[in-house]
Amino acid sequence: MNTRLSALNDWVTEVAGLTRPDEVHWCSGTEAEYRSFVEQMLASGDLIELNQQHYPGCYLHRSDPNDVARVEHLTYVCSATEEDAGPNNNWMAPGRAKSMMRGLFKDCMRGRTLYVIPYCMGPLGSPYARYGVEITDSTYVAANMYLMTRIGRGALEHIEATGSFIRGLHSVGELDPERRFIMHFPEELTIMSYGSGYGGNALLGKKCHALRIASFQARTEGWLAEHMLIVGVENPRGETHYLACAFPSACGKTNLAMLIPPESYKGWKVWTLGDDIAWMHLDKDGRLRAINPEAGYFGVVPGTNRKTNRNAYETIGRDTIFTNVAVTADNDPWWEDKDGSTPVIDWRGRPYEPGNGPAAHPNSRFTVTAKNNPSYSSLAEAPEGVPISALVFGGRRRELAPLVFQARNWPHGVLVGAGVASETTAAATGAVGIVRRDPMAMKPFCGYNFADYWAHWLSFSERSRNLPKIFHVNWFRRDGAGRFLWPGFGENLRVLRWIIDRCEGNVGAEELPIGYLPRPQDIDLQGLDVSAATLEQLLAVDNDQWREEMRAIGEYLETYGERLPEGLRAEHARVSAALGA
Ligand code: GTP
Ligand code: SPV
Ligand code: MN
Repeated sequence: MNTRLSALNDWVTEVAGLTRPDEVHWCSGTEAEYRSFVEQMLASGDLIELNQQHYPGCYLHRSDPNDVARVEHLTYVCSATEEDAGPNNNWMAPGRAKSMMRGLFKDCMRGRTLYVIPYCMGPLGSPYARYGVEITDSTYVAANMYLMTRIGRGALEHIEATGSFIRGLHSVGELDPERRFIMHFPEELTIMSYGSGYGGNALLGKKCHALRIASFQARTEGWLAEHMLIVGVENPRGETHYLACAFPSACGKTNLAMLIPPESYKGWKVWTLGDDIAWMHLDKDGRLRAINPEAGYFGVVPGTNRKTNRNAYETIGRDTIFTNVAVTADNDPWWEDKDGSTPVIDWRGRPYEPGNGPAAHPNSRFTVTAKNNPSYSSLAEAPEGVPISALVFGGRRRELAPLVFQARNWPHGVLVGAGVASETTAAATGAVGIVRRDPMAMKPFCGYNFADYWAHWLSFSERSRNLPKIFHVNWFRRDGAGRFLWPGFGENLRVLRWIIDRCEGNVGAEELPIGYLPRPQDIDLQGLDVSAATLEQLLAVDNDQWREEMRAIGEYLETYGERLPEGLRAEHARVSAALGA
């Protein structure tokens, strides 16, 4: 009995009866407790100590080689009806799913410790914060939850005061990909995850709660739970604009959120509020305000270096758990494009052989508290969040999508978001580099029917005249030889600057059927080795290709049938007609 809340005690007792752990541990959330998790994992071999002179407080975890990414084909939204989950989700009847999961969970914690982790998503006590309890039999998950969320006493007190919390039950099980399921029961505010220890499958506060369950709650309650970074851009006059940007997994959110301004941008500062998830509410003035429900980063390691992302590089120099990176002769963590050093042991613990593929897994990750970030915003924990000037959608497109364009208005912006497509990445199992529709970067994360989700998005323009402007960016356009046309990373600030100037009405644009595009002179290239011809290629819009794209988007939207909102269909027809289709 560790809480006065009987609903929570009863649930823990019931789960312990089903799973039969040797011990039950209620997490206090103290640093000493985190230390004890680390010591325990060092003893069991779940963690390996890295070079403590070079990387103080840093450890390496090697996962099961079959458990390195999210498993979208094994992730289900078990709403009462299949239509409520929508064609965008896998669905199973809740009764069947629960009995199947109970079968898997039966006796699965024998010989293990059951951790009860009360957690808070969002600044403790914020009117927008939400609470949950994760039960897990993984010390690694408990340690990661400590870094990624606000766990322990404070969260438990809020849960006790309100009596309500999301229930998340997790076990690593046998780590057998054939016995692995991530189940969501949105109407019951319940998550059940079995058979994986990997981030998005196992840290239930993140994708499962803060996106799938929260998006479902947000719809009924009139707010938005989105797969978006939140960044503040401060100009030399000290004025700050906040942007929330939705890019699919491994498409540049963490990097944009921690951007270092180019040399020539004297006096500009960039502040990180969040790198993966934004919860946004309309305030009394009709502005959209965002909080980051998370307290840490679970970020892609490969590609992180002093040049691409100095803030991230410094952030992960201490007190970080690395998962599935390689190791150097000095026992430092190693990954592709880190620096000049060389790996000696690969992510699976084998002597490094180039013939075995990358030394670090392409989806190797760091877990670290947001407080380590040199660009952590002073408003990152503001209970009321920050006002958003612009929403930005994006994807990884080797062709078609220009560097940046602006939607004409809110309904057009919703169409732009709904039409997002992107090349798949190593963040989920399956083929990499295949273009697929990923509306609002939420394909794997929306906890209900996309048609209803788009209707919800559209409804905001009836509730406010003060909404953010909507944009689309593509950092990943390539030339004929397959090279990126745009240098990306810090240089992306040049594009954010145009976006902010558009919000302020300070810069012109060319109006095309797909939206407003910068004229070449509107993008500042000072100090940048990008030729006028390259910029022209980056901003090129091919009408034939776009007619075909709009046709494909229309076909995709129609797969949602009668539930597709008329407003979106009308917007699609308008843009198609403007393109001459
Ligand atoms: P999730 O954590 O999976 O949601 O990913 P994310 O959206 O935060 O992506 P992240 O910033 O970690 O970047 C993923 C990969 O894209 C890394 O290998 C980066 O180096 C690369 N990347 C990020 N930004 C850019 C960019 O502007 N240009 C190019 N070419 N690559 C980039
Ligand atoms: C993503 O895949 O979008 C991530 C990593 O942010 S995970 O938490 O595993 O989902
Ligand atoms: Mn993500």
